Amino acid sequence: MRDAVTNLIKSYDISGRYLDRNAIDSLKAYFESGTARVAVATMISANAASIVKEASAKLFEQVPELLRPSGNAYTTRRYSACLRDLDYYLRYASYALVAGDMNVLNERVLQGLRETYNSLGVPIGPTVVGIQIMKDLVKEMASESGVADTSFVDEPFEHMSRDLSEVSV
Ligand SMILES: CCC1=C(C)/C(=C/C2=NC(=C\c3[nH]c(/C=C4\NC(=O)[C@H](C)[C@H]4CC)c(C)c3CCC(=O)O)/C(CCC(=O)O)=C2C)NC1=O
Repeated sequence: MRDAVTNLIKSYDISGRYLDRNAIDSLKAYFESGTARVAVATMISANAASIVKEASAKLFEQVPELLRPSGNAYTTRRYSACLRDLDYYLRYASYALVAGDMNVLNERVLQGLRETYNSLGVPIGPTVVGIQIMKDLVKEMASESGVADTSFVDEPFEHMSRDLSEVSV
């Protein structure tokens, strides 16, 4: 697992360089957004159950076929697996937000996920819709709670959406 600081130090250490202007700028940006990152992660922790519930309701409203007998979220077992997956995405997004680095998502969430989904017939498109809905809910909550610039919130959700949507070669 990595974070914005260890990642940067690692890359400067590899080439034996002192931190330069670019490094200082990116460290500054990370520390300046630090309070907001922690605030959003705290907000996610406190509201995780309701965010997942609301996001799943919206998803099933948008893609009602998922709950029909031919759908992948049909049966209580699969319905619960679907909500559990949304909860995983949300929890790991909160870690990545604090770390300021997406590596935790690659290592703990995305590795092998597409293959698993494909082999179980879990549809990727609607999963990405669910991730995007959670992003919007979190951003809305963040701005309501006074976070002025919520653009950093996009990163983990976009990272997971992009990785899941990639076409395998
Ligand atoms: C922390 C990292 C991590 C992730 C991300 C993860 C995902 C994950 N989701 C799974 C299944 C599943 N995932 C879904 C999800 C959905 N079906 C839909 O129609 C919706 C689009 C979507 C919800 C938004 C479903 C229904 C299953 C069960 C599929 C089956 O067993 O037939 C499975 C197969 C094993 C299992 O059922 O538990 C994994 C590994 N597991 C992990 O440990």
